[in-house]
Amino acid sequence: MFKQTSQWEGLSYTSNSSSIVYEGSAVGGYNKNAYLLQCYLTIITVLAGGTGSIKLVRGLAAMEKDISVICNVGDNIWIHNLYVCPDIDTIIYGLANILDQKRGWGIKGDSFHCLAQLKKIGASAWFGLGDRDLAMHLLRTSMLKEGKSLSEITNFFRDCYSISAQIIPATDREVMTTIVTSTLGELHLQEFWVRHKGRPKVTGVRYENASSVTANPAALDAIERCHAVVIAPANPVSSIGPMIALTDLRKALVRNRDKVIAISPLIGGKAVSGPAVKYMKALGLQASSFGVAKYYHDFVSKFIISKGDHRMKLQIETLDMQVYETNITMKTKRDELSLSRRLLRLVEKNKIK
Ligand code: FO1
Repeated sequence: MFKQTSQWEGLSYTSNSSSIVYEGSAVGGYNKNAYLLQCYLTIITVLAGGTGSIKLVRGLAAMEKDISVICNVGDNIWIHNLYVCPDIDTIIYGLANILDQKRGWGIKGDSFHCLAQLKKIGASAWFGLGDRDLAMHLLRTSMLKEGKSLSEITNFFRDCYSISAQIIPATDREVMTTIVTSTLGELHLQEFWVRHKGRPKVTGVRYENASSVTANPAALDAIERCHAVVIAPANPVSSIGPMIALTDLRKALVRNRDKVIAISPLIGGKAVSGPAVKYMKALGLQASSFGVAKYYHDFVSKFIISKGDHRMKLQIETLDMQVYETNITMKTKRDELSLSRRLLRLVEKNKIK
């Protein structure tokens, strides 16, 4: 039995092999008594994308030491000869507690002097690289050029920030998400979303290289050996799509369907944030929790929806899924903890290992 004391947003907790007891003083509006909660220690693997995913990952990591996060790499981009991995960095910054939570990306309190200077001297400056954030991209790129893999580099940064969760790129190879538009042709996801502000009409989405590369063995292992795989409430097409397009990763999920739980990123046909609806429509999917469930049905057995989508419960159950209703919006830390706690209880109830 191990015992661990950790700190998260001023909230200290002690965990042992069967429960976690919060013992912090009131911080940021939390009631001290509300900290006294029980949750179960299990091994969770999360498939994560960008801004929506970190909220859940942060909540789970506050309660559970042994989690692995498999990160999307489809929106990685080479820019100014630097390799930027937005989803990996969002998870690292989020777990290191330095994420700019308002924007959902980059480092809080960062400045943009380098970017402003680039603009002044006529270089392209549409992608917001912060001065402190640049340190990550500079070091990552030189490590890549020395021959290190993206997994090794990610692990190095995880150690630098003393993060206990495993952070695993879905693959060490380059897989690029291309957005096909009717007016501007094919665009890198970041060009579509950041440079063109997500405005052009989308007619398709492609994951370049996905069918020819293998998944990271550590990601496959994390799927096989965990008690539960959680698909975060992320954009199904641009965040989860590039990962499930990897043949071996998808097969691992299908094989483990019984323990795969997904959380809908949509409520009432609207995404909590980002262009999920636009991408789903372009792929001919129904932009609703049912549409997401259908997209995931061959590898997900449990689906969590908002109480506001109650009317879809029976329809989703026809996909051979168990449906759970709860509050899935994570506006506050309390929401993050509450959804994570609900999830951990569900995992404990359905534990198959
Ligand atoms: N999103 C923006 O909307 N504008 C930006 O200028 C921008 C810069 C940026 C730099 C580093 C980084 O890690 C993420 C960044 N993002 C930016 C977020 C990113 O475009 C997407 O939100 C994610 O790729 C989606 O998961």
